Amino acid sequence: MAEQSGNEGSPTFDKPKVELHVHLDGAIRIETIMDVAKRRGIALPVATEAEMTHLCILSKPSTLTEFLGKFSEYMHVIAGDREAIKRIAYEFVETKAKEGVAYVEVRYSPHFMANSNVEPIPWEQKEGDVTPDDVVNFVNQGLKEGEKDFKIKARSILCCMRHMPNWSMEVVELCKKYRNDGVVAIDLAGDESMDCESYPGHLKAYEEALRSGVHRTVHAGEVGRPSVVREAVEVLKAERIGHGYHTIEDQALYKQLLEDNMHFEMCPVSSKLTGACDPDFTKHPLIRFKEDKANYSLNTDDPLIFNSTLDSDYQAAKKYMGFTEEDFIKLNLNAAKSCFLPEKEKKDLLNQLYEAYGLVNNTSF
Ligand code: PRH
Ligand code: ZN
Repeated sequence: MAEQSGNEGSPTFDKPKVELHVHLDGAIRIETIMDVAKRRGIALPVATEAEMTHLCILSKPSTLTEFLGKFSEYMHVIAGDREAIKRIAYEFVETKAKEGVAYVEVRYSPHFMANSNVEPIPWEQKEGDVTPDDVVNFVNQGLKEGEKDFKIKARSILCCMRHMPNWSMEVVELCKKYRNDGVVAIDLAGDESMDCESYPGHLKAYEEALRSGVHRTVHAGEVGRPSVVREAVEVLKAERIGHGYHTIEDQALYKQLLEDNMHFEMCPVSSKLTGACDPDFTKHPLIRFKEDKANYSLNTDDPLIFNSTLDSDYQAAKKYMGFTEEDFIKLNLNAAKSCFLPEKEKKDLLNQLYEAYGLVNNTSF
């Protein structure tokens, strides 16, 4: 997939960007996985970086289920290890700075990286002493050091997992505990073909998020039906939708969400490789969202597994969906306006973008 590597030449949109939908555990460097495995004495099924890459990536359109299975190729290496968790967060910020990102909201499940106080212990790890709370601390340390060294802003979103409703109350409690320490919102990720109404754990967690003023986003309408999007908005009170491609199959809902200025976190490369959308980018729902002047952002989702960079998504939008420089400016301003920073910091971010885009005193955006 050479056209999507995004590593050669100058970036498609060479101005500061805002990324709102990217998973920390889907954005780890292969080199780091190999390194940590060696240090911890964890045997991998392959010997070289190239082979490990081959094992972890999706190189052709697949399914969400197969995609989610990829995490088990490497998560046992990182989970439960303080140094590794901090390192992936730090390196993540470095990568985003190199990609020209000014502000990023990175998400992860604290439970998926823990090996203590978590039931069941994920990735077939032995019990250890890293709790979900510790995970948030280590990620915070890595993000903060990264912010200092690479001069960009990074905040985090904590994920509930669709198949683990028992974890969700603790996720919202962690969001509350660390709200002044880098955590800006709650998310619900994983396999959306599971009906979340039958999982009161998520609902209770989102009610508590609403009650206590924790921002809310939900993966919905990625591979699932528009009804999952409706439920995210009406029941879980989501302020943003992760993906949401299938919203357009329910015209009334789509129209309503356009009117409400709902923000959609779009991930084109991801949507092709998970089978969420037609692999032909010229038929991508994002084109419709653009034509309708919807509020959306462009994001990588899981660049490790898609073997992509943020530029891959911008390239796809430019090459196959007719995106212009003006569209990129507009969507990044929308991303900044829809981010989960407190108002004052949001304003500062917007001003930073207006300046970089040469739009100071220009009110048309
Ligand atoms: N859709 C649903 N779940 C996803 C996606 C995709 O956008 N990308 C990552 N994830 C899940 C993975 O299981 C990951 O371990 C978890 O979210 C937390 O980051
Ligand atoms: Zn996602």
